[in-house]
Parts: sequence; structure tokens; C-alpha cells
Amino acid sequence: MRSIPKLFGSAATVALLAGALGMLNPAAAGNDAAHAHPGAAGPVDISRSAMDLPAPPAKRAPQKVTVNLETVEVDGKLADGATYHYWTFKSVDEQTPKVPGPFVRVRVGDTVEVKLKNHADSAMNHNIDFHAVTGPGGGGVATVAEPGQTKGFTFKALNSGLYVYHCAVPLAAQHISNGMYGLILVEPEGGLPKVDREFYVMQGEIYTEQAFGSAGELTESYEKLMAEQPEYYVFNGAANALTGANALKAKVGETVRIYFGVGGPNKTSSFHVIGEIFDRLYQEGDLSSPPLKSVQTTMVPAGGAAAVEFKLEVPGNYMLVDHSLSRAARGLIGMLAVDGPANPEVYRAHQPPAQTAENVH
Ligand SMILES: [Cu+2]
Repeated sequence: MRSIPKLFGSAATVALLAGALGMLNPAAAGNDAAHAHPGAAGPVDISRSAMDLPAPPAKRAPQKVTVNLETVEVDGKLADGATYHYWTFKSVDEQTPKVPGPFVRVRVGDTVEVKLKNHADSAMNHNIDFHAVTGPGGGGVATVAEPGQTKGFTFKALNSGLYVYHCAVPLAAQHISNGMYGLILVEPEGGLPKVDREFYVMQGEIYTEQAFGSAGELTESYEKLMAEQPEYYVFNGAANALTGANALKAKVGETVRIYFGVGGPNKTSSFHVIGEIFDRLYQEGDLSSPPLKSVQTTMVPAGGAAAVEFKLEVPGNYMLVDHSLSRAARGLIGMLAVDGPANPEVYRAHQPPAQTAENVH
């Protein structure tokens, strides 16, 4: 059994030794065979695109759906010049593991067959707990898989809603902070209202021994995890991942929906989009009740989710934040870039905008 919490794998030990000997550099770390996923050359781009989610299903009766997932431990890019050893969920047909795990989309009444393979090269046991499941451990009890094993279970999606899934093998907080979380959407009967664009964003915390901004191969800190003092806060797995070329993109006149979840493991998010108002908010991921209207900021607990919708009237860059804003300086910032004609009736500046960081991404 490998269920005993293990905070420092052999690879991390090698890195610590190398660091102590002054040998550590990112290129060397990337070539360490103990770290690399088979076929991966060096640290992978770990951040999942916010646009990477399945299209809404056609209106249909409940049916049987299969969800095929694999757990993979892999070196990924945490920040510019910094890597981290992530633990992840990936779809079996995805080439590269990403954080968060794949967006799973079913409808209420579906019977869902879950298969979870733990990659043979894993050091740890892993499992999966879907908050959409009615049953022991949300499926976690049935899916504890040793490296190389495949486990599974079948559940009926009784409740619509937007739900978190995560690994729950002890120490669950460690598995989650290392990247083992995602969202499952259980569509209500008849589906959700049509929007022009949908996005998938999740918030997480990473507890590194090294201070925020350090270069090289960063390693996890048990003490900081227990003290709930992360060095990094991340949207979609990596610091500042959803900015620049990886920003969310839309056009003036479009309606957008953001599926937002908090993997955590520990912190509640005060989710806010600077310069926008949530026209409709599906609070707590509840898709059965009428949405709230005209909301500025919504609290999303660790292990919780919300969906927000708004129409884009004015072009520009809109920042996604947790309004506990110290976290923005620790990597927790995203951007929605909106193109299109100016709309001076709704918004106009009296002078040209200053070239601040927000305006020049
Ligand atoms: Cu795990």
C-alpha cells in the first residue's frame, strides 16, 4: 500500500540534493527521468485553456455516459522560470495532462460509468470523488487505485448543478493542492440558456518551500500546507496563466458564461470580474433555482462552484480576480479580452487611458 502521505518523492529529494550542491537548473531538472512523464520532454505547459471544455450537448433523453480518466504525476510550468511536480487528472485521450482536470459534461438523469486509471509511473495512489455523486465518498471509496491499476464505479446523476471533483486519497489537501481537481456539469433538463461563449476556470493554491517568485524546480511544503499559507494562488494551474496569449477572448455584443470552481484545497474565493457585473449568477453551482441578477462578487467556497453570465457591451481588458486582492500579487489573475467597437453611450473615458499594466497585456 502507498496510502501513507508522502510529501517528498525521490525526484524532489534529488532536486534538493542537487540544489544543495549548486547543481540545480531548470534544464537539468527537466531531463531527470524520474520526473518526466513518458514521452514528455521537460516540464509541460500545465495550464488548461479556459476555452477547453465540451460544447453543450444536444437536447436529449437521459442516457449512459462513460468518463475515462487517468491520473498522472508530471513536471509542469508553475511560473516564468519555475516548475513544480503536479499530480493531475487527464482524459485518457488527452496527450498532455492539464490543471484543472477535464471538464465533464452530462445531463441530469444520465447513468455515468467512471473509469479511473492510475498511470503505472505514479508514485502515489489516487482516486476520484465527484461532488455530483450520491454514494460513498462520491466514488472515492471505489476508485482508490495503486500505480498501474484501473478502478471504476457507475452512478446516476440525480441532481443538476455545477460540481467539483477531486482526488481524496490521504492527505487529500496535498493531492488537491498538487492539481487534482476539476468540474463536472450536470445539465438541468432542457439544458442551460444559450450563450455565445463558455469558459472553464478553477482556482487553486500551491504551497512551495521556496518563496513566491523563486526560479528553478519548486518543491512542496507540508508546513505551509498545514498552516494554510500558500506561496502561489493560481487560475487553471499556473501563475498568471490566463493572461496574454492565453486570455479568455470574446467580442462586444456577445454573452459569456464562466464556469468557476475552487479546487482549493483551503481558501474561499471572492470571485469578481473587474469592470463587469454578473447579469446572472448561479450561486453555489445551483442550476435548479432562478439565477441571481446584477451581482458584483460571489463567494465560492473550497470544493464549491458557481456559474456566472454577462453580456459584453464595452471593449477592453477585464481582469478575473479573487477580490481578496493580495492573492493577485501571488499569481491569481486572469484576463478576458473583449474586441469590438467602442460604446461611448455605456462607457467613455474623458482622457486617453494611461498605459498601466492592465491596459497593455
Ligand atoms: Cu491523488
